[in-house]
Amino acid sequence: MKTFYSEDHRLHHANAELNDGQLVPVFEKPSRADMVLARVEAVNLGPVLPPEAFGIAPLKRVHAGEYIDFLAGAWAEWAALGRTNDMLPLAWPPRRVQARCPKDIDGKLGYYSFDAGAPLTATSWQAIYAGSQVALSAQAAVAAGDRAAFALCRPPGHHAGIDYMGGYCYVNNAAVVAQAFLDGGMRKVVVLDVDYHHGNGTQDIFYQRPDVLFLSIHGDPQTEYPCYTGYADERGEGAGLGYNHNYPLPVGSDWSVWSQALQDALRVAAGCGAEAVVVSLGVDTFADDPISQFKLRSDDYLRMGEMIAALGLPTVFVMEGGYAVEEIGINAVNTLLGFEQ
Ligand code: SP5
Ligand code: ZN
Repeated sequence: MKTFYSEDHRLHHANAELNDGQLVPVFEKPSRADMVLARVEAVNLGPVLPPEAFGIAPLKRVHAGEYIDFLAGAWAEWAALGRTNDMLPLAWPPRRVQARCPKDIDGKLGYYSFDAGAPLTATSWQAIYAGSQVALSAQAAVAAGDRAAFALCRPPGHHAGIDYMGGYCYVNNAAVVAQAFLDGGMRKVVVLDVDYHHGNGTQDIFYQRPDVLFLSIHGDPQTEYPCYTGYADERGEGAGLGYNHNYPLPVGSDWSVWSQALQDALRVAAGCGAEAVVVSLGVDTFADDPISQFKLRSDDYLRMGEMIAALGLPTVFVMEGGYAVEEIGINAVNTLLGFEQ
């Protein structure tokens, strides 16, 4: 299978994030993509290709235009104030507050985010944009007839909602891919999110729509980030009712538990008449992940890929989380190798 990749991911490398009450070096760092690329090459997965140019319009099909414009122009506003450190939000509108977007950049940062987990640097937008073009290039390859393609995106995307960033995510690459399939003429697409964390952004984007079935397997929100979404009773709304399926699993879940949720998700996917699958491929389900608490082993990703392949649908894999940097390449690429078996 083809891998799409851009060196521009390096342009997003923030300094610090909050963890256990302290600013610590970011977990979501450039070496993650380097390790995945090295593994793609080591196992000869297939050609590694640069992205083609699709522009910004496909991003605005799933995100609010004003939000994308904010991302693209945020650093300029920050720098104009003489600020040089990474941008981080520090205030959010709580319940009962009518959220109006202020002029102040600190206010805007809170308005367009749900946590302080998505820092912006001087060059982050270039990386974010390049990542979206990587995703669209993988989609185009599959739309043109490839059985599957791998979008080696960085930064990840599944926490980014219609008009907010958070959790290392800015543009929801998987949602952009799903929408691109629909805009290309498909009538139904599945997004299968196997990242440790609930794909709250993808859920937000498609919650009221029946044309994208969203399936997510993740740590139980009662104890795990992103804390407020991912419950099993979030089933979609209006025309989208029944097209959102969450599988919250307890801390410590291993393959025997995790694979049962996947089995059920795949049963739902197989019955919905979808014409393509987008996999939000996070490998932070790995036992040694530093910020997550499932117990998958490297070989389990081979089985995961094999099970997804059994759907028999055109598939785009979009890289999401995974912070055990030494093993991220093995685990992500094992999923792809399992798929190709
Ligand atoms: C794309 C993706 O995987 N985003 C994940 C963002 C997680 N952000 C906060 C996680 C907080 C977990 N706290 C763990 C404490 C370990 N010392
Ligand atoms: Zn994650």
